[in-house]
Order: sequence, then C-alpha cells, then structure tokens
Amino acid sequence: STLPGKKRAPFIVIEGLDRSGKTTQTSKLHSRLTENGIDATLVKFPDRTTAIGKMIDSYLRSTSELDDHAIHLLFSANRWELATTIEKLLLAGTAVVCDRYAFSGIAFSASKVDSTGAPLLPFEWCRDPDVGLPAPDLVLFFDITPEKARERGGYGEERYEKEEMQLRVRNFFRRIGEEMDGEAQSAGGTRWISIDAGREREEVEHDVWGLVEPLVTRGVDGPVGKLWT
Ligand code: 2DT
Repeated sequence: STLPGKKRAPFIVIEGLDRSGKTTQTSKLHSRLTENGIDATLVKFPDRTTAIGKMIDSYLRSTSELDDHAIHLLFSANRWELATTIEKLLLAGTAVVCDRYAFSGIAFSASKVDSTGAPLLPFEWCRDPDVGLPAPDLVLFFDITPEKARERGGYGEERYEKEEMQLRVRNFFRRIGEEMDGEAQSAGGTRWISIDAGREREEVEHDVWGLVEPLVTRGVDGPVGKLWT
C-alpha cells in the first residue's frame, strides 16, 4: 500500500444511466490512478463472468426468462460473491473503482412495472438483499437527461434500454441519492455526488478526478462501512 499510517483505501462507485459515459469514465479513472502510482482495482457489476453472472447475462440479452424477484436476487448475489474480496482489497490499501453497484440494483428493479403501469417490486423489498454490503465511501452519480441520451444515439438492444424505463430509473436514482444525503451516517458513511454527465467528456473527467484524487491520496480512517446499517 502507498497510503500513510493505518489508513485503508477508498471504495468508489460510479453509478448512472445508460449513455451517460459512465463506463468510459470508470476505465479512464482506473488508468489515471494506475498511471499516478496508486494501487487500484476496477470492478464492474453485473460481473458477467461468474456462474451467477452468466445467468444475469443471458437474462439481459433476453436469451432466457426469469421471474422478476429471482433476477433481482441474482444481481444482489453477484455483489455478495465479491463482497469479501472488495473489503480485503480496501484494507490492503488498494482502491476499488466500481462500475454500478447496489443503487443500480434498486433503481432498475423498482422501475419495473406491469401492463397497467403498477410497480412489480416494492422499493424496500428491492433494497433489503443489499443491506450490509461493503459501503462505498463515494458514489458519483452520472446524471443525464433522456433528451441528451437520445442525442448521443439512444439506447442499445438489451432489456431495460427503453426510454420510459430509463426515465423511471433516473427518478429512483435521484430518490436514493437524496435519502443517502439526508442520512449519510446510517447509510454506512457514503457520500453521494451527482455529476452532470451531459457535458463534454473532458469536463466530466476533470470533475471526477478532482473528487477522487484527494480521497485516494489521503486514504480513509476506520473500517469499511456497511450499506444501510
Ligand atoms: P451494464 O450495461 O452496466 O452491463 O448493466 N442492472 C445492473 C440491474 O438491473 N441490477 C443490478 O443490480 C445491476 C448491477 C442495469 C446491465 C444492466 O443491468 C442493470 C443495466
């Protein structure tokens, strides 16, 4: 570890909507950290490489059907299977940069509706399986309007990549962010920051680095928090 004293490394999550540039920025951030001599590991959810991840992948590409509750729990299990690894990395002084996390889990599942527009899964039920996961120290929420996303060429072919769905997801992300802000301590110590992802790539990159750099350089005191406990 390159950190001073008994500090551990930070857990940084990047969340956001499709077409927000989230994945590009996450890998840019990871390379920039590495280039600056900072130990960092890139993690992505869903992790489609594990046995659970393969089930998720075939569901997202619509080559399989699954009950809405079942797929929700698989997404959560896919995080739990990496929870110990993440915690160990942080304690060993390696920063973890993560593309999507539990917030996507809630926002997407809670946005599912039946043919009459009624929610299929209650918000609280969606959150419960992720309670107690390693809590990020910082969440950067890449926010983009549906109009901007459309200008960028619209959405892809996977399940959930539809405009009405993305609108509902955006609202749930904002609600989660407001709740995290209001109860930062009870949320496990997570700081939630909204980034205007509709701007030029360089501007977004500049802001991200400005938020992350002090955190990785200084390190974090105390144990890894537990989400929503
Ligand atoms: P990517 O395009 O980033 O691979 O995401 N999703 C993701 C959920 O519904 N629940 C979750 O817990 C996570 C992590 C968001 C694939 C899609 O999976 C959705 C988009």
